[in-house]
Amino acid sequence: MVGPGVAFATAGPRLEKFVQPLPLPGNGIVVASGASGYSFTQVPISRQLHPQLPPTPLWAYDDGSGLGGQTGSFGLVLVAQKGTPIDVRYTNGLPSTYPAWIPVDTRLTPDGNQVKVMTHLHGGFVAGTSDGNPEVEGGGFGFGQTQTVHYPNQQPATLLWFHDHGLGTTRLNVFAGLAAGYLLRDTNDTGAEPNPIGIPGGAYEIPLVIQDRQINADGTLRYPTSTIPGVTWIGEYFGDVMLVNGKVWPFLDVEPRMYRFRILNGCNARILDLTAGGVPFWQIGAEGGMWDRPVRLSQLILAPAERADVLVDFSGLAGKTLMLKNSKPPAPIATPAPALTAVLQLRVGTTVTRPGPTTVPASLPGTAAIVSGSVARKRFITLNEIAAETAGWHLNLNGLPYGPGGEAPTVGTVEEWTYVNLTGDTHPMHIHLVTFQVVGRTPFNVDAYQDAYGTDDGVPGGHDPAGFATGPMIPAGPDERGFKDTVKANPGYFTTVRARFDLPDGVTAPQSYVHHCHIVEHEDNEMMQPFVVSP
Ligand SMILES: [Cu+2]
Repeated sequence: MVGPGVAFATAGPRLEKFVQPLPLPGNGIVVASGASGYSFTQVPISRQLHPQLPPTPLWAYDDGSGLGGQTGSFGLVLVAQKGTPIDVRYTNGLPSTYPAWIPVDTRLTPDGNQVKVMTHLHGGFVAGTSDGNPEVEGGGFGFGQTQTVHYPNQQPATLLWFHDHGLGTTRLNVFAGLAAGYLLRDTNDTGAEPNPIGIPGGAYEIPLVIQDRQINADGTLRYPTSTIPGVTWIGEYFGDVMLVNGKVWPFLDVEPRMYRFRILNGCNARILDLTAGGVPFWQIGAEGGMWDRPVRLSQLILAPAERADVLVDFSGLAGKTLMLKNSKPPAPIATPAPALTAVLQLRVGTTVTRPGPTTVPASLPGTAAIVSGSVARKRFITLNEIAAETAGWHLNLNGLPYGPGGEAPTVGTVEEWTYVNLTGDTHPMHIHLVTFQVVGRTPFNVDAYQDAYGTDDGVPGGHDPAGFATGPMIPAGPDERGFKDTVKANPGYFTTVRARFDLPDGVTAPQSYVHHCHIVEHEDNEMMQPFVVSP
């Protein structure tokens, strides 16, 4: 059988780089409108992702505007205010069955080839009933059905994102375009310039949503299928073109002054290692909001769903052209991704239209991630890969398929969760509801641990790996200074995070959520488990 890579050569690598501008909020990206509440409809649209390509069929969240302001495949951001709750309705206006360009593996879906969507606000501090939770919402929402959610916005200002979380189809629905930004503001982080923090704002604050894709010569997105008989699902989706804010390899004109970039790795499976031509990044926040002080970094390593809030100073670089580049991330991060270097061209102009902050603030109004209080419970959660490259290939947590049950932290208590990686690759583990402190990563003897506890379905949960450690714990990195909702669990290590399992005001236990790998191919093939915040 001819492999899909031979039969259908993609058009992407031949596309000319840096010939179209980066879409921005209000100029290529729709800023969602909704006075007393938001009503989105998931709809099919078509957009030209590169001047040398025909328009590409996509799926998108329509805020009622008709999305005339969306120019690429990533086209919407909702701006919310801390302390102001919002209600959102998501109505499925998609075809009732999947089109040919979206290859469903019906072994993994509740309803065969039917399109069932379910939206999750990633990083949202919400009730289980508003979380887009397969435990609560069952098989998802079919054509004409509406998911209604309440977002309390009781959490620190940060960049969240909402995306589809369909059971067994997250990888496909996100690939098709169902992802959007959710920017939470507060009285310090106003987004304007000047602001109380002394950081860039207005036109000098720029979201960068980075997603790799494959595109066919006819403009359709390409998602390869497995060459294993009976299997459609593939282990990871890696693109051969990079899209930023929904356009293939765009450029950005910047002025020779300081900028704030809000970076989201929106890839299905690719771990990014970003550099900007030797210009340092001053990271001021991550998934859980702003930190207590900036941290200078020469590279930004972001796994899928991780976010970095950074300041970059282009003053002194007038007239220069820089490239935001992606490299293979360093060990112990491990990923099978093929190389994809070019991301975004940065063209530094010679004139400053509006002078802004000239120095990076010494301190910030946020916090370092320190979860105080005694640890009520330690949980040991194993990451397993079973029968790789065979018809039974899947991944799991704790040796279990996705299903009812799972961990049951008591509301208001602090727990430490240790992800024990028994596979060969890095998995970005995402816990819904909470943000957490990364405590550290400890090298251990994987083989000995597996020999002691392994079964045909992997190692069950609950076995403390401490006795198998081969060295001291490596504390959280400088880029993990603040609260996070996604953590890289590297192979050969067990990774410990600490969180307080609070619920939003007025929400009472029990409430159900999930935690899972954010390589969405893994999430769709069993690397997900429920948990219940319990009374
Ligand atoms: Cu994974």
